[in-house]
Amino acid sequence: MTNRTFTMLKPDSVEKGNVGAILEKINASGFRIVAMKLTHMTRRDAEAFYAIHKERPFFGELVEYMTRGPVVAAILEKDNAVEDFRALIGATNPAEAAEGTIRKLYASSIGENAVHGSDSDENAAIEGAFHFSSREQF
Ligand code: FUP
Repeated sequence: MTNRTFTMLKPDSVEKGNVGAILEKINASGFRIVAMKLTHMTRRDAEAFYAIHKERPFFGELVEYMTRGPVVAAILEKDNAVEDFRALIGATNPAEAAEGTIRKLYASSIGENAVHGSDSDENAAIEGAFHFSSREQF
C-alpha cells in the first residue's frame, strides 16, 4: 500500500555536505518527495519533537545536536514507506547498521546518526504535520 513517512537529514548531514548524496539514495530507492525544506529547529521544537525521549539520559545532548544547525525535513511517499525507509537508513547505532545503509555510510555515532525516519504510520503523520501544513504537501 502506498503510504508516507517523515525524515530529517540531521545537522551533521547538512554540515558535512551529505544532503545531495543522501537525497540521491532516497530517490534511487523509489521514494517520491511530497514535501521538503531546510529548517532550523528551536530548542522548544526539538523538545516537543523528541518528547517521547525526555526522561532518557541522552535527551539533553539530543536536543543540543538537533538544534545546532538546520535540518532538511521531508515527507516521502512509497509502497510500504515506513518500513522500507527504516531499512534504507539502517540501525540507530551506525556501528550496527547494515552495509550500504544511509547510517552506515554517513553517520558517525548513535548520537549523531545522520538521518531520522518515522517508526510507524501514526508517527509519520504526526511528525509530518509537525513540520508541514497541508498546503506544503504535494
Ligand atoms: P531511531 O528511531 O532509529 O531514530 O532511534 P530512536 O527513536 O530510538 O532515537 C532517536 C534519537 O535519539 C536517535 F536518533 C539518536 C538519539 N539516541 C541517542 O543519542 N542514544 C541512544 O542510546 C538512543 C537514541
